[in-house]
Formats: sequence, C-alpha cells, structure tokens
Amino acid sequence: MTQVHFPAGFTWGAATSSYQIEGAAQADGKGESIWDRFTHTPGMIEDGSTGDEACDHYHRWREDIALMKELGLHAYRFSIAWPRILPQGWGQVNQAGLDFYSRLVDTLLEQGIEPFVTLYHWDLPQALQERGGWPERSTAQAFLEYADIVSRHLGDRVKHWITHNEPWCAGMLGYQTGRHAPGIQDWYAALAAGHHLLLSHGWAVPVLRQNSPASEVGITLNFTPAMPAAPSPADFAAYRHFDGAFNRWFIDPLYGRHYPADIVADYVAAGHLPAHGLDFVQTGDMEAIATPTDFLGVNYYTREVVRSTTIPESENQPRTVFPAPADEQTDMGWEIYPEGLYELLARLHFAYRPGTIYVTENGVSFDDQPDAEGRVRDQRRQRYLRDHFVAAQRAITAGVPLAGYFVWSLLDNFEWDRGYTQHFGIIWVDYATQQRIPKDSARWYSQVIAANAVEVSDAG
Ligand code: IFM
Repeated sequence: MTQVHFPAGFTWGAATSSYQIEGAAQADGKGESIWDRFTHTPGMIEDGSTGDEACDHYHRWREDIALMKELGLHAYRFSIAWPRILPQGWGQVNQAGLDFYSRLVDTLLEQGIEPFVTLYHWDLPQALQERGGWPERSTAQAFLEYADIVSRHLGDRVKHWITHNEPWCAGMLGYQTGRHAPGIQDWYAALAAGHHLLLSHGWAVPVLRQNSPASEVGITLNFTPAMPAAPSPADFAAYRHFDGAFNRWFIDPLYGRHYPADIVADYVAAGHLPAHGLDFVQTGDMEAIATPTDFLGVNYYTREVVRSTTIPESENQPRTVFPAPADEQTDMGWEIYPEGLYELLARLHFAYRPGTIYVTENGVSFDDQPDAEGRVRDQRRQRYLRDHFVAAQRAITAGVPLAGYFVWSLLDNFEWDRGYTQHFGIIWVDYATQQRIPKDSARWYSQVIAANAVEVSDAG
C-alpha cells in the first residue's frame, strides 16, 4: 500500500443544499420557493416526490452535526434558503429563518466544524419568479439585498461565502430545458438569467467583504470537461461549442474575459440571441462580474465525449472514444472519469489562475441499501472517491492551489427532477423513519481525514 498525502491544513468536508435536505417547507414563516411550486406541479419530478420533508434536517440538524463530528469533518458546506430569510424575496425579513441558520453556524463552530455558506442553491422565492425571476435584472438587485441581510447577521462567524452554486444549472436547466424549476423553455430567458446570476454575484462580493471582513468570498461553478469523440472537424466543432457553452460561458466573464465570442456567434446564428447579441448586458456589468474573488469552487462529476449530430454517423469516422461500459457509469448514467478532475484543475489553474480552489462538490450516486446487519457496503463509492482524491492530489503536486475538498453529499437527499431515485450520500437516510446510517464510505472517509492521506494499493 502507498499513502498519497495531502498538504497540512487541507480542508476535508461534505456538502448539502437547503431544498435537498431541510424539509419543513412551510415552517416558521418560510415563503414558497420555485422548487416548492415546481415539485407540486404534476409530472415534473421522476418519482412524483417533493422536498416538503426531505431529510427533515430543519428539525434534525443537531443530530446531523453530531454525525459530522463523529466523522471528523473539518468543514460543512450548506446553503441558505432565501425564502426562509425573505419570504417574498425582498422587504419583510423573517427573523426565525435567520435564527435557524445562526444556531446552525454557532453549533458547527462549537464542534470545530467550519461553515462554508452558499447563498443561492436554486430555491428562488416564488414571489420573485412571479416578477420574472432571473431573466429580470431586478432579481439581481433583490439578491444583493438578501446577501446583505444574511452577511450582516452571520458575517461575524462565517469565514467562507459562496455566492452561487452552479449558475449553469440555475440558468439553463431552469429557463432553457425546463427540467428544473421554474420549468421555463426559452433560450433568450436562460441566457439573460445566467447573466443576472453572474451579475448578482459580482455585486454581492463587495457587500460580503464589507459585512464579513475576515472572510473569503467565491463562487461555485460546475464543469464538465469534454473531448471530441473522433478527430474529425465535425466532432471538434461540436466539442468547441459544448465546452464554450457549458464551461467557458461562466468562467470566462468571471475572470475578465467577457462571454466567449465564438459562442455568442453560435447563439446569434441559432436565433437564441438577437443579431445585436447580448442586449441584456449593460455598461459596467462585465467589470462587476469580474470583481476579484478569493477562491473558485469547482464541482466535478464526469466528462462528456462530444459527437456531432449534424452529419450522418457513417461520415463521422473513425470513432476513437467509446461510451464507458456500464460498470464505469453511475446511477445517474454519468461516466466515472477521475482523470478528468486532474485535467480540469490543471486547466483552471494554468488558464485562469484563481488564488485558491476548493472542490466544492464531488461524489457519486449508487443505490446501496443496508444489508441484514444494517451495514451499507458501498465499495463502489469508496473506490470512486479514492480515485478522485488521488487525481486531486496529483493536481496539487502539479502546482494547483487546491485548499479543500467537499464530498457530495453528506446525506442521501432529494435529487431535483430525479426525486429520491438517486443516492449521493455518504450517510444513508430512511425517508420513512428519518434514520441515518453512515455508509462504509463515510467510515473510510473519516480515516482519510484523520490520516490526511489516501491509501492506494500498489497493485493499482
Ligand atoms: O445534487 C446536485 C447538487 O445540488 C448540485 N450539483 C450536482 C449534484 C448532483 O447532481
């Protein structure tokens, strides 16, 4: 066995988000969110479920922090439900909502667990959606008010702020494919939404710094590194577009490079944008979006092998990359590709130079249930995490300033349009009884944290 060591002070954590675990959808003055509305609309969620109860973390948070402590987590990344704080999105503040998160933060700190707070993980107040939602610039203004209120209350104790989680998902899944709340299918609205999400991030950074002076502020993006399926011009063009629309569209403006011109041209050509292009961008927006941050949060799960669909199969040869076999895919149907994490971290470091990077999410959905002894033997998750940790450590060796790693997720939880059909947790949850059982991967993760190292068999 070889020990793969991480730098001293490396932060090991786990992540969740409000709608996916909290439940208590109407408790203590909370307002309705777009996900409350969406999940109660028939046909939107694979198993017809909602997050009304989820993991009931809103009532069981003490028990959940005790589990974090038992596992030895250094940090816990969670998100704040905007409608708990501002039930109408702006205006009237709900003190009970602030108190809930204040108690959570205090208890984490008492237990020596560092809170990493995400302000927006997709549960927009429904009242703001009624006024147009993220395609409207006024929603970015409302986010600023929300960020100000939260950071004025928690800013003395929270030292790590993440403005947004995965604006690609909030913009494109919410407003273009409609697979996520609010379920709209409109390209232009989705691109405007994405812009206002980034803009609200840029506007919030100085406010967070002012209200929480000793803290670090960043944003989390989801990346799917891609490669062309075959070395053909058609597949390369498809790859360029995928990488540009998915990855570069968000990271480029954050690092001062504006939206990628090739993708703007593609969108104009496809009729997704008017001929004059990004008409929702106003003077000063791009400078605001590029406000320097302290760290970049990176969510990585899989890669994409991109194949052109615009020409017949027969003309698109040779096929040099094949879809992964079934045993290299997760229950989400995502390929397991640890090397992609190394490649991604290296690319981000060398091309954009963020001062610090955290892997704010990485994990896997496998449905392993308790056996007769009540043990969840999720060896595949353990292997997945081990191989990704090793890839991350290689990136550190190559010079990437990776400071921490958050496993997605602490708990099995509500996986958006897939409902409860997916199981990302290192802790198993029985939704009928709310019993929690740390899976074998959680016990193993605990040993990794204690050793600050991963053991790898010399046989590979
Ligand atoms: O569950 C989600 C999370 O909310 C955002 N990132 C990806 C995870 C798995 O799909």
